[in-house]
Amino acid sequence: MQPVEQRDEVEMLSLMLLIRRFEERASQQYQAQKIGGFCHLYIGQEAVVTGAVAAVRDDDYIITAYRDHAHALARGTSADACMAELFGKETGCSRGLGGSMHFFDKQHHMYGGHAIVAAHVPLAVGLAFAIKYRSEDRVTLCFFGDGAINQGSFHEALNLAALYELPIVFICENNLFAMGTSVKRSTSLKQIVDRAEGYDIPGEIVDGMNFREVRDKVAEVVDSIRKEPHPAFLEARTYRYRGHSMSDPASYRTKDELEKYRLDDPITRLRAQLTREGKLTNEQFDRLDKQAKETVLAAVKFAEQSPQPPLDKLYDYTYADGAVEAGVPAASESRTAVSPANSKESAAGTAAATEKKA
Ligand SMILES: Cc1ncc(C[n+]2csc(CCOP(=O)(O)OP(=O)(O)O)c2C)c(N)n1
Ligand SMILES: [Mg+2]
Repeated sequence: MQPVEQRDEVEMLSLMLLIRRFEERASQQYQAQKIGGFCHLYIGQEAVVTGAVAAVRDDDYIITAYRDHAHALARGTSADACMAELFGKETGCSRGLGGSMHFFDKQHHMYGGHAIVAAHVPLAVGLAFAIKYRSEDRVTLCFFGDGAINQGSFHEALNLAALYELPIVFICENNLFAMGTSVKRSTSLKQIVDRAEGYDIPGEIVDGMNFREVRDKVAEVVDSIRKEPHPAFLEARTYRYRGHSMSDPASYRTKDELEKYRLDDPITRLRAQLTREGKLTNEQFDRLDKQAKETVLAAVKFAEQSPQPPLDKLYDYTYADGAVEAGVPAASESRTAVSPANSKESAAGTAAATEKKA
């Protein structure tokens, strides 16, 4: 099934190139000590977020873990703002205070960038709850790694999403490893997608190295969710070419395994598909690649020339402006408790949900 508003595939290929070149340059700048802290690269996994984003609207929500550069770029955060964030500069998408693991861009509905494994999954459910509470037809895309699926917060989140029938797609980016631990050693499941079944959430496996397959599957699921809100689960099988983070030599896997996945590169694959169909020439591809490299080089320059955040801002933004002190409700916040029973969906929705589960 094709998505209703299918984005141009050549444009999406150039987005994948931008992500790849951005991260290669970030790696180089990290080694040159221009970037501090942790830094996790997404190289090899580009088709997952690009395919997913190609299938949704700009006002849908996305949220992910710490391997987040690609998710921000895919959402439309500029390479300048992303690189400046890596450099810890004030012009960064999180004002230089978040760094690699905490990209955030409210304007583009990219709600992070979260460092604690699976901690963002309940937040994603909150975003989906807000959509349903406000009777909107948006969808939340929640990305996470294979390492997240055994965390308690993950189970709590899936349970609530299923009970409340929330509009959310859980997208597991199964790159076969959580740090240096193979998924075979960490997870007692035949396949990750089986996790969803336990919560009565429909789940499917997609080839995460194939842009078209990811896009079409996400489009199909999102189309169904917009008609009638419900959670869905996709296990995208993918691979990261680099180590877990910059300091990991990835000695826990073989060269042969890496080589096998490199031959299945998502960029090469989409390029080949488009070339075969006469939609892309080699010259065009080279031009797109050159453009991506230039954009990234300009971003490095922008980041270098940007100011550091002022010291007196160090403790700003920890809480929202005007946030109440712990335990003291703000006068304007006398809202009733938020539960499906008094949401716009009405108690009937809850009853139906309960019935479905009974
Ligand atoms: C609650 C928690 N435990 C441990 C860590 C340390 N840690 C950081 S990344 C990671 C592995 C996560 O792997 P996965 O979810 O598969 O994501 P990937 O790195 O493969 O994208 C761990 C254990 C953490 N950040 N949070
Ligand atoms: Mg993983």
